[in-house]
Amino acid sequence: MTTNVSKLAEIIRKRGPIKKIGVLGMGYVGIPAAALFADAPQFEKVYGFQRDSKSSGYKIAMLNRGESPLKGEEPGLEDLLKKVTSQGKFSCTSDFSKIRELDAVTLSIQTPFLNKEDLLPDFSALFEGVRNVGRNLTPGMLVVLESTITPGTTSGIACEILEDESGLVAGDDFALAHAPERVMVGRLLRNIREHDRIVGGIDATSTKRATELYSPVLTLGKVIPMTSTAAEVTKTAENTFRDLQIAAINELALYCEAMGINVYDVRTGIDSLKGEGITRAMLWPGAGVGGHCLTKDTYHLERGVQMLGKDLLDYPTGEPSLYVLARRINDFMPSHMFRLTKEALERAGRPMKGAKIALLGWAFLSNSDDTRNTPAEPYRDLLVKEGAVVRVHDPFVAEYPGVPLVPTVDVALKGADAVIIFAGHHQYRTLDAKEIRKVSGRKHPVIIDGRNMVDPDAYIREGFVYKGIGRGDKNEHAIVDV
Ligand code: SAJ
Repeated sequence: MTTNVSKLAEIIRKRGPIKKIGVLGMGYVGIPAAALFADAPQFEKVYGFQRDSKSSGYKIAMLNRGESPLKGEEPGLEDLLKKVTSQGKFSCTSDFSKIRELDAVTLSIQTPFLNKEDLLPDFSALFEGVRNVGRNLTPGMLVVLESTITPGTTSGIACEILEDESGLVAGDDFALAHAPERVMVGRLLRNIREHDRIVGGIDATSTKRATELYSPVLTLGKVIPMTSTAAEVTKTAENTFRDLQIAAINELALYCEAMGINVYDVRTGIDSLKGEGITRAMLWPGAGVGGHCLTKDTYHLERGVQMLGKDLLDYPTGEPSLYVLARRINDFMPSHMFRLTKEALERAGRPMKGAKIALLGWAFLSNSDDTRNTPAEPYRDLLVKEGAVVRVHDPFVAEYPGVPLVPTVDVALKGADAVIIFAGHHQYRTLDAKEIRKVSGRKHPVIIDGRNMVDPDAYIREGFVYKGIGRGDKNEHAIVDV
């Protein structure tokens, strides 16, 4: 890759303003992005590119009818799709040769893990998309990667594939950038319009052209320009830092349990420190961290510094990465929940083997049906391994491969030795201790609160054995005979 800004700038000048856009990957990121590009008056036409595969090909016809294939409520999305489809400004296709007609192409193709052990991302789908773009690349076109990727990917392997497939030179013949997505389920359109947009080109001309692409869809947000690698680090680090903040309060919760104090008193105390420039960013301790973002982005960042910063990184000798340690602490929380469960069952005189456990909350996030990388799974695995009988309930989740879910809380609670609150769904805040004890039929049922959802005393006075994350002040309470 060479960067002859004048040559690329000249080609782009001759091509004129961006008019026709392509979005590869009709998912949670690509669909709202394509709809918003199509709705911008500056742009004439947007193609959504979707492989006509067995699993996702159905989306093409749906989208061309102006219907959204996405699950869950997405305010404004369906109306917007109907509008831009009926205006002929948006259409979906599996014909990648149409890329030749376009001025700009974005790729929003997910990068899941190949497997959880070595945490190597599976870039195969993304790189297939990059190859499809490369085969249809024309001089002056802008290519933007939106997927979360390892720092160094845009100006590295992605650039190489585009150049190999097209015979063109990045920075000379075409513009290349990374503009990471910050969408969140339930507010896809709002996030794209209102969040600031990190736009990182492999050179200044690419950054400028990518800024021209994204500015029209921003309402409250503004473009924050930088290099492509800085943009990749920004995206992975913003989630790494969130994971770090959660690990910090999780570690404090473990300390408070060991010291016999209430972590929520301490959190309130620390959080009371206010004033100019003062922040402690106290998040919430819990049963674990799941989801598609925080569980992987730290490893993207680590891989990036290992590749780009190889032999250049100055770091305390022999010390693990603070960020990876944070991941380990968060991934430890399900084991801690298991230990609390085991200890409480022992106090209630019940062996783990054969114990009936009501596991409430399978989704990785409260009041969500999203089960990706749920921390409830490793917790359940530990219980099953020790011979416990686990009944899982989640008001938002109907099924999960290999895990039977029961239809109601009562079915889960019937004859239960222990009730585990794993996700902070609203429904679990109103559980009644007396009612649960009756349905469980146990003299001293166990309750483990993984999300600070219940009042410990309400359960203790009903004869429960209570344990809660961070509740060192209650976890060794006297057992009440009712
Ligand atoms: N969690 C805690 N304690 C907390 C916050 C979260 O244990 O204080 C746990 C949750 O239970 C969940 C996991 O962490 O298991 C992740 O929760 P999350 O609120 O971070 O939700 P995500 O994974 O959907 O994160 C997304 C990210 N958005 C994007 O990548 C575009 C993240 O950058 C956002 O900060 C986050 O949403 C958000 O703030 O909603």
